[in-house]
Amino acid sequence: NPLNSLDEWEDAVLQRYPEPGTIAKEKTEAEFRNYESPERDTVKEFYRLNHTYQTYDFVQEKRAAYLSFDKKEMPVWEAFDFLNQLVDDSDPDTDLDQFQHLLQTAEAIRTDGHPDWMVLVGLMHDMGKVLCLFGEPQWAVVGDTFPVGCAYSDKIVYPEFFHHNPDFANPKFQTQLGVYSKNCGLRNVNMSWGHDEYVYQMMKDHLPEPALYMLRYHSFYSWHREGSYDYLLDDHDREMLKWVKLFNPYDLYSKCPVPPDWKQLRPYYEDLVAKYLPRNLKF
Ligand code: INS
Repeated sequence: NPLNSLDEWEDAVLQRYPEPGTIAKEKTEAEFRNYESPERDTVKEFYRLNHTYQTYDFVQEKRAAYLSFDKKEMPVWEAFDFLNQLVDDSDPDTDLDQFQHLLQTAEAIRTDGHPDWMVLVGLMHDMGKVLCLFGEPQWAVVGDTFPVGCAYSDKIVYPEFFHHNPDFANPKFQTQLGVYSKNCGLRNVNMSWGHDEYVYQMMKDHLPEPALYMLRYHSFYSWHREGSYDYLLDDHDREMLKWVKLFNPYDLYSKCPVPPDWKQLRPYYEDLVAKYLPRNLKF
């Protein structure tokens, strides 16, 4: 079982946090995630919609609609083709297509010698964006995520847009804990609906726990980057945070404009996918 090698890898891997600046090629690290004057003019409008419409009830509705995975079945490679029709409006840093971003992330992880399941996380982490192709608007799929049903952190990008969210006017959702109990653990917290939760649920029987945290929380920047929401975490979340942080620079700073050479990489990735995932994925 490939998952058994996890213990062996753990120490070795965690010593290898990338040196700042080694991954960023075209931009300096500080130039990524610029929301003040984003290079792409879709970004601010994206967050206006996202923060206005992602309510607690909306999240329940989408969980019920999508987490039964009864919409479609297709081989992973076909799903990448499907995904590639999308340009992410929320992302200030990339104009590359989705598959190229996924390959760049995976390749940066592989170059640094991390375990193969983490390379697979790189390859799969945005697969949940296929939700857009089932007719979901981008504000319900991409962008940073945040807990719903409790007060918003002011460390979330464009927090001012939450004033338009109906939950903002509902006192039961606006205390620090809202509908949750103290230190209940992130697994008991509903995040704004999007590609992270969806891909996590899609992959949860196939990858080790650290990989699942990377998938499920990679867009939860106000937690993994800003340290907000400590009162919702349990010890397991705190333990897993290092893995989410390990993954982040590969996702963020590998966004450089030079596309990887797929022809040459293909045999490696075909074997990797076959090692961990079933022939067809369910959506
Ligand atoms: C990006 C993009 C990513 C997501 C990030 C977000 O705009 O949508 O897929 O992980 O959190 O900032």
